Amino acid sequence: MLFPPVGLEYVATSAQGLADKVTLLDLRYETELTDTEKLLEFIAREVDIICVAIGWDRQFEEICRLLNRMPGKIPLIVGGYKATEKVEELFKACPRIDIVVRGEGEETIQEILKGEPLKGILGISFRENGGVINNPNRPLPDIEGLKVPDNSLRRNEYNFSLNGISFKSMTFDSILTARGCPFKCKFCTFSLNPLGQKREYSSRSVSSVIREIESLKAGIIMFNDDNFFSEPQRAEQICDEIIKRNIKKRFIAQARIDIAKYPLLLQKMVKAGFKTLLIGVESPHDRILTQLNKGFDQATIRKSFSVLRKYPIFYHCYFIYGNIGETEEEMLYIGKFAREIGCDTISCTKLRIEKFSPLKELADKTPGYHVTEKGELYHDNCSHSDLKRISRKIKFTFFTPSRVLNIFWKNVFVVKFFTVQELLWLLLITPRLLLSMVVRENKRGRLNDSLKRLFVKNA
Ligand code: B12
Ligand code: SF4
Repeated sequence: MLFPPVGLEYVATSAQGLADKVTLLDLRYETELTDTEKLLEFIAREVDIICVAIGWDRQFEEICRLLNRMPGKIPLIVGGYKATEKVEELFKACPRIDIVVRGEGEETIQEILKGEPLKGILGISFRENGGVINNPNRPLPDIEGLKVPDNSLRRNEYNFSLNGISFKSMTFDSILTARGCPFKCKFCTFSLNPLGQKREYSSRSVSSVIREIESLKAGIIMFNDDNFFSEPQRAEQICDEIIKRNIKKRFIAQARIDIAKYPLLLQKMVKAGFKTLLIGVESPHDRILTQLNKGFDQATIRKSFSVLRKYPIFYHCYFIYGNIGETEEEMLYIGKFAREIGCDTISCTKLRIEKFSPLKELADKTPGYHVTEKGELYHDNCSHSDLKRISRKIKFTFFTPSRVLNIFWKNVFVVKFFTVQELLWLLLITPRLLLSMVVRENKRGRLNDSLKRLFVKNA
């Protein structure tokens, strides 16, 4: 709940002026309207066109059920990453849906609201005479021409909250300064949209990025770009401007290890307020890194982190396990390797092979591997539950009690992510947090196992 729904905000902003009133609802934050009956009542009373974003897999069935209950004959349009991926499924599961907008929606929504004939609108699928018509894809727009999200449409602030306890003065927002990524890692669908089109890298001007940052009220800003540092010079100019204008915010960005090649940029980032980098390391193994076409090897990762560690930045690193041909032993090395190179925190994700993934062919022809409809990969000798067990082991190898202390120490004294006030709040809620973790593990029937793994042995 930290970040706003950026894609939907772009679409809502470009719809302005074409409808009398645009109401943007983030149902995670709506207190009254999370009650379905009240939401349906509100829609029946106030709304002429319903536009819904479906961004990811989570709660897909619940979303379909809700869409089917939309009142009356109000036109229902859906869009977003997941909607684009699941056009046929959505039309089948949700008789109430009239139009699915595929891919980037800013221009498409404008044409729909202007009442242009659906047959001529690129990038939509719609119902006609009992069937579904899929119009051709829409060419990707130039990012500089798109209006940035109008924050006055928001009905809530985005702030830090842990286990239902929120801290109102720790506010979050996000900004998108570029779309696409120039790299071609084979597992990655970030810049490969669900239509299989590669979003060629396209960035906004430094001045427009700075204008947007200055207009944001929140104190902590996440750069949603797939890799904020794709153009190191541009990133450096953005840092220069932030420093020159004395903009006091804390920034989080996604990056590649290549950033270690630019020490001046790293220095400027620290000065500008970059506190956390989210880095895709993916694997410690050269064979896997080559298979994923990541563009670096283990030696380069080690060398890069020996540079990165010198800067007061918090490094959250992503790893992928369950790769094609990866042994259990190789997967289990991830936790140890992450400690060796100096990651501060890690998250591990099972390899996913989605519809247009270039790894699909390799998975199909490698004996013993299967890809489920959901894009999950498993092997005859390594089932989903085996992978789950392995992932838990990796986590426990990495997140030892000393690591947890280190995370706290680095955030507070090295990176200085938290202000004194925030720190006091965190200390105050720590007992409640620990208690809720104990309750959770107990509920899952694995409290003893977790404590043993944490304090005795991760076997
Ligand atoms: C930044 C980011 C995050 C951030 C913040 C997201 C935010 N602010 O909302 C964080 C880190 C929190 C995050 C979390 C997750 N993310 Co994420 N995230 C991204 C990332 C990198 C950028 C999102 C973004 O800003 N895109 C730019 C906007 C403009 O694009 P867009 O959202 O697609 O919107 C456009 C169109 O889809 C369309 N559109 C969207 N909504 C609507 C609605 C209507 C009515 C219309 C007409 C059109 C329309 O028009 C928009 C404008 O062009 C994307 C990858 C990517 N490059 O998109 C992944 C991505 C969206 N995330 C993904 C996933 C899986 C997740 C998680 C589930 C990961 C996890 N395992 O926990 C969580 C889910 C969080 C949750 N709420 O439950 C996947 C979804 C894939 C899928 N097939 O489901 C993506 C695509 C990455 C990937 N390929 O793996 N994510
Ligand atoms: S993993 Fe990162 S660097 Fe590689 S293609 Fe995806 S966004 Fe780009």
